[in-house]
Amino acid sequence: MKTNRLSEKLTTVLNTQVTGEAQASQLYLSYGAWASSQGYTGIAKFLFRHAEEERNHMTMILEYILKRGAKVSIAAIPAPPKHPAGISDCFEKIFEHEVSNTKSIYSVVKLSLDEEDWATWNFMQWFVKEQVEEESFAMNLMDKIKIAGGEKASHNELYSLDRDMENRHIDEKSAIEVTAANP
Ligand code: OFO
Repeated sequence: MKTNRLSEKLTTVLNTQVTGEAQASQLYLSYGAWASSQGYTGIAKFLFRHAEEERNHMTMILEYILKRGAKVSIAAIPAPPKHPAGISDCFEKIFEHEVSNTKSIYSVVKLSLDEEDWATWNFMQWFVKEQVEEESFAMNLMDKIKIAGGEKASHNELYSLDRDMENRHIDEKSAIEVTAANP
């Protein structure tokens, strides 16, 4: 008896999204390591925390595929992009990444709508909402660096931005607690 409740196409795009979230995690890890090596420990902590959040997104999708009786295929993760040119570039790249991830999420939603797979459509709504938060946090990062003076920001301004990001790490503790079981 066939128990697989996902179409082949949806299985493929969901597995691609699993890889995409893992790739996002690598990107944040890589940028976090870069920020730390530049002395931005607050920003690094924030980025490392976000890397974990992306892993949680990956696990949520993986568990959903399994729950629907379909097959998970774990693929290789492309290498993260090269180090950013500076903090401003780092935040811009993060925003670009999140916009691209939103597009990828939307394509899964569109396919589930076309196939009238309401379970998957419903499952994906959490990610649609989450992407609003992700894009908003990335925009917020760009605003912060703009206010600090962009590429011309002084050491003092970058220092207080870094401290601020460290506190943000503590304030947003709940985001890291997002898991497949507790979205
Ligand atoms: Fe998983 O949301 Fe960012 O990429």
